[in-house]
Amino acid sequence: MDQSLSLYLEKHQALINDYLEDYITNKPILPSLKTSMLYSIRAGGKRLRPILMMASCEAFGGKKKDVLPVAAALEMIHTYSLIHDDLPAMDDDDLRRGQPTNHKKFDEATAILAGDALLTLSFQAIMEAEGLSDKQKVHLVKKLSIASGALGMVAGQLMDMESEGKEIPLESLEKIHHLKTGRLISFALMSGAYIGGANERQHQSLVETADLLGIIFQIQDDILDVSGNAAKLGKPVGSDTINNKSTYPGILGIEGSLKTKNIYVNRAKNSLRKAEVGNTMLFTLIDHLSDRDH
Ligand code: GRG
Repeated sequence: MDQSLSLYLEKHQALINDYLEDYITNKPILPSLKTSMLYSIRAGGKRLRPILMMASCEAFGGKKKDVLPVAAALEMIHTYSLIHDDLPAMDDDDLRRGQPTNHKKFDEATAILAGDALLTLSFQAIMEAEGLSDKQKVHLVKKLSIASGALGMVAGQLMDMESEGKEIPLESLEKIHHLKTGRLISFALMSGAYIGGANERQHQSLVETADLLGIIFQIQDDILDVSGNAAKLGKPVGSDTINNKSTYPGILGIEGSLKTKNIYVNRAKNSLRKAEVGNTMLFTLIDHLSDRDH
């Protein structure tokens, strides 16, 4: 990886990690609950969504400190979704990021409650953000609840579970991923732009970039499950096949998936250019999301 990109990622990971650590540690949360929440928060996620949000905010002239509470809120929701996704009733996984999953480390009930607590704390974090107006907070809470709830990620998760073991067309697969993974990634980009001060026209162009980014992320996730490195991924490869999941390589083959991903990367960059943001880090991050190895 290019050294300036790895420095950028490290610096921004540290910012979000410090914010999350301080925010959760300083809340008077029941110790057993806090321990379980912090266990998953500290488990070494890449923080891609917060980094995208900060980069998007800066691309439109905003300051990253203004988005940190919202970036932390998004990462809390992402973390809750992974804790619940690993539960026996869902994917039933023992390992996440190379470490025991939350319910394996603690127990199922604690893991469910740690997820619930992270979900609700995320909205509290936005409402307590200094540097955002009440109008901005209301807008962001509305958009985040749409992205993560019954109209977004939760719906995508159920559609994904219902499609297990079935052959589904590419359009259905894209719909599932658009909801399950894409909505949070899109929120990262759009909320960063909103806080950064993007105008209506820039906002419209960015919608396409944001939607494509979710699909690019997912195609690479599916490719990594076929040809990735288990040690880097922190989980065994091939779990999609074992779990009878529909995937891009399953429908398009590896070559077809790579080709489709490149088409989407070019389209995402074109719509980003239309948003007239100049030579921002966002272009590099699109390539990084597309080429990441874990
Ligand atoms: C339980 C309501 C509910 C939703 C779960 C996102 C999700 C929905 C489940 C995760 C299943 C999964 C592995 C999806 C593939 C895409 C994805 C979200 C990968 C993990 O995201 P990364 O790579 O994770 O950003 P890190 O570990 O870096 O935080």
